[in-house]
Amino acid sequence: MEMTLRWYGSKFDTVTLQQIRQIPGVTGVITTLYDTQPGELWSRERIRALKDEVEASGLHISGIESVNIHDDIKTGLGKRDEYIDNYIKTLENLGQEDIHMVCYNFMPVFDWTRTELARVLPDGSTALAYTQEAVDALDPEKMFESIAGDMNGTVMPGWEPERMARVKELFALYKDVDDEKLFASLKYFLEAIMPVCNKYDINMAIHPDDPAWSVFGLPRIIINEENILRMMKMVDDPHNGVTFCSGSYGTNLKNDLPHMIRSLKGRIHFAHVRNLKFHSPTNFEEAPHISRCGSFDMYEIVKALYDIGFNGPIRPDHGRSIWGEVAMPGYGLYDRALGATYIQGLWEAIEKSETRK
Ligand SMILES: [Mn+2]
Repeated sequence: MEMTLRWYGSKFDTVTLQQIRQIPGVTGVITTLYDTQPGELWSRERIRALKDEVEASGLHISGIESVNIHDDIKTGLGKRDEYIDNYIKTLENLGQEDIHMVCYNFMPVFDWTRTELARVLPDGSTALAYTQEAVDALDPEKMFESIAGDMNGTVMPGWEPERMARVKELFALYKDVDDEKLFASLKYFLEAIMPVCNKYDINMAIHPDDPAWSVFGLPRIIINEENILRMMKMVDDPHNGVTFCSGSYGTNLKNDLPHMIRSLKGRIHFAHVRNLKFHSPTNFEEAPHISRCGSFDMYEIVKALYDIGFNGPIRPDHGRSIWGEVAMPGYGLYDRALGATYIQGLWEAIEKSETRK
C-alpha cells in the first residue's frame, strides 16, 4: 500500500502540499481538478500543470478523486454519449500523464449525505454526523441550505452551490430511474470506458454510496457485497474495481467489512480507512480513526487489506476538527495526519507479525 492524503488543489484546500509532505510516510496525494464540472473534458495541459505542482513539493499524484460522472450518464438520457466521449478523452489524457487510478461515484442527485457537519464530541472536537430521523424530517430541496452555513467558507465535494441550485430539476431527472436502470447505465458507461482503461492501465475505483441506503427515495446501488459483486461480474475486467471506503460501507451495520474486503480481492484499487461511532443503527458520527474510539475493529479492516495483497493507494478519510483548525469539514490536516500514522502503525505491526513467524 501507499499512504496518501486527499488534496483539493491550492486554490481550494486549506492544507498545503508542504504540510502533507511532512506527515510521516505520506508519499502521494489524491487530487482532482476541483473547478471542472461533470461531463467536462480535462485537458492534458491542466493535468500536467497539476502534476508539476504536486511533484515540485516532493510528492506525486497517486490517483484522482474524482472525475465526476454527468447526470445524463447516470440516467441514460440526453447527451450521455457525448459526455462518455469526454470521459474517455479525459482518461486518455490522464493515462498519458502516467496517472492510473480514478475514483468516481454513481450516486443520484446527492453525493455523500450528512446531517451535521460539526457535531460536538465529548472531548470538544467536532465531527460530521448523520441521523436518519433528521433526513426524514427534511425537505430534500432544503438539504443544501441546512448545511451550507457549516462549510467554513469552503465548497464541499458534491455540494457545489451550482449543483444544489438545480436540485429540483435533478429530482425530476431521476423520476423514472430505479436500481435496475441505474445498474444498466453503469454497465453502459463501464463497457464504453474499459478499452481506454486497458490501453493505459487505468484502474477505475467506484466509491460506495454514503450512507449505504436509499435517501429521499432515490435509488442507490453501490451499498453492499451482493450489489458490488454484481457490478464486478457485469463488466468482468480487473480495471473495473472499487474504492473500499470503510466509513461508507460501514454506515450499514449489516455490512461485514473485513469479509467484503476479502471477497473483493484483486478488485480493490483504492482504500479509504475511517471509523464511525454508532449511537443507534441510524445515528452515527465520524470518530477518530483508532478502534477504541468508534464502532469498527480497524485492525481487522487493515488486516483484511493486507491479507488480500492490497497494493494501491490508501488514505485516512474524514477527520474531526481538532486543535482549533478551521478547514473544510472532514478535511483538516491534524486529525487526518493522526489517522495516516495510525493506519501505518497497524500495517507495520501486521506485516511484521506475518513475516517474522
Ligand atoms: Mn470515502
